[in-house]
Amino acid sequence: MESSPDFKKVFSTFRSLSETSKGLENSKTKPARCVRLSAHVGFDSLPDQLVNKSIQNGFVFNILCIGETGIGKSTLMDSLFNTKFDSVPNPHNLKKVELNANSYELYENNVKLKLTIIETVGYGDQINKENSFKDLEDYIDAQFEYYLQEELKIKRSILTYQDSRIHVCLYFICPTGHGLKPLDLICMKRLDKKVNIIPIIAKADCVSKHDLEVFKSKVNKEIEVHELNIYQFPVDDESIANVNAENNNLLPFTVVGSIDYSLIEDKSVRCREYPWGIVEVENESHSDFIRLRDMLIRTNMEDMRDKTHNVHYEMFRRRRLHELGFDDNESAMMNFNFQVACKNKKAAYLEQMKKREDDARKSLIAKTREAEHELKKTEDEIHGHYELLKKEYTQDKARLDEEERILDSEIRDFQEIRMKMPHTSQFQSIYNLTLKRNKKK
Ligand SMILES: Nc1nc2c(ncn2[C@@H]2O[C@H](COP(=O)(O)OP(=O)(O)OP(=O)(O)O)[C@@H](O)[C@H]2O)c(=O)[nH]1
Ligand SMILES: [Mg+2]
Repeated sequence: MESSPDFKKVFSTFRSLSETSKGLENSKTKPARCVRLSAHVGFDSLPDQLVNKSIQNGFVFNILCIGETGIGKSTLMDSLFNTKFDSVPNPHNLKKVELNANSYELYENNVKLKLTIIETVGYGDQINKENSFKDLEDYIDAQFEYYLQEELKIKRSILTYQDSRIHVCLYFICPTGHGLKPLDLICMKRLDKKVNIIPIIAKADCVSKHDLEVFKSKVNKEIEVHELNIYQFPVDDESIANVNAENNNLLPFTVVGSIDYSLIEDKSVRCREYPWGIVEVENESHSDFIRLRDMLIRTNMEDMRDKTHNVHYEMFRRRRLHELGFDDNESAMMNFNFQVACKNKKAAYLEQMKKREDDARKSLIAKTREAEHELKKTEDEIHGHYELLKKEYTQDKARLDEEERILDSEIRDFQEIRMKMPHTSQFQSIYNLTLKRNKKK
């Protein structure tokens, strides 16, 4: 549950915000009037100042790569950024999905990019895949939480804060099979409101062109049927609207990655060599790699950062602040009293705990009664069985006693007759016969 330090942070932020807004209200004057300047003042340099500042600070971009072990995540990252990041192949036998995050600083014409690549380790390798996406969800939320905590600090340093929120999630789809796997569907569904998801069909060189087209249309159908909210390149900026719209129609991109180079027409190109030919990574007729790079890095990186902050983080922030007892209703917030809110929250928490305790007690009593009932039933059954056996035994014993009594009397009669009669062979055979018959009984 929420702790009181959370409240203190939120409260102090809210108080400073509401004080500022009160000040603004008091200073409400007439609407701004448009005036002419008689000479150049210099504020037209503001955009340049902004650019300089951004260049100085550098840019942050965090990529989450989700995909099965060995699907080509690390190779694609190396190919995208034309470098060799430190990556090692991961084992297939992990008990749970883990995340491996590595941060790098890249420079291109004085522009610094602080890049973090987070790769899944052991994704899809467990027999029970129930929790495969849970850790990913928690990781994304945890990065939002860190940012929120920074925002809520009295002395915050958002400008120098190393933002770890995920700006894009590349979801690697295996190109073989009959479309998306259940895990792909569930995972994308769970994450699509928390992060910008771009699905990509990896290792596109492993299947024929025709099979790839069929596979892609199946994937698209499933995305539509299951209403997966995958990232769409923005079409509101006229300068990039056409190219973005065209690429939106080509999703999911089919990509090939490689760390190998070959000389083709005296040019060293990134490619994969096969006995039957060469697949060039950056050749648009071989894969959509170039499209992915253009869309991800060159055209829409800022939009993804923007959407992460203004859409996904905003939703997270709203939910968390609601949990902390804040309200959008202004008049309610004007009368907001931290102590009262804290008291109410504590009371609600205690009530919830009491309810949980009561429920647990009731459930324990019910379970104990049920167990007692089962025990009694079993005991009755055993007792009934015992009585039945006892009865059968008594009856059998009585029957045998009776038979024994009859047999004894017959033997006695026989011996009496025998004593009276002389010994003959005929008599001997009758005697044997009678004994045999009695034995059978
Ligand atoms: N055919 C083909 N093979 C690829 C492609 N990309 C990577 N590979 C190969 O697949 C193997 C695994 O590649 P990685 O990039 O290490 O895969 P990964 O997803 O990072 O693997 P883990 O980190 O171990 O989960 C390597 O042998 C790569 O050469 C591709 O586009 N096509
Ligand atoms: Mg890897």
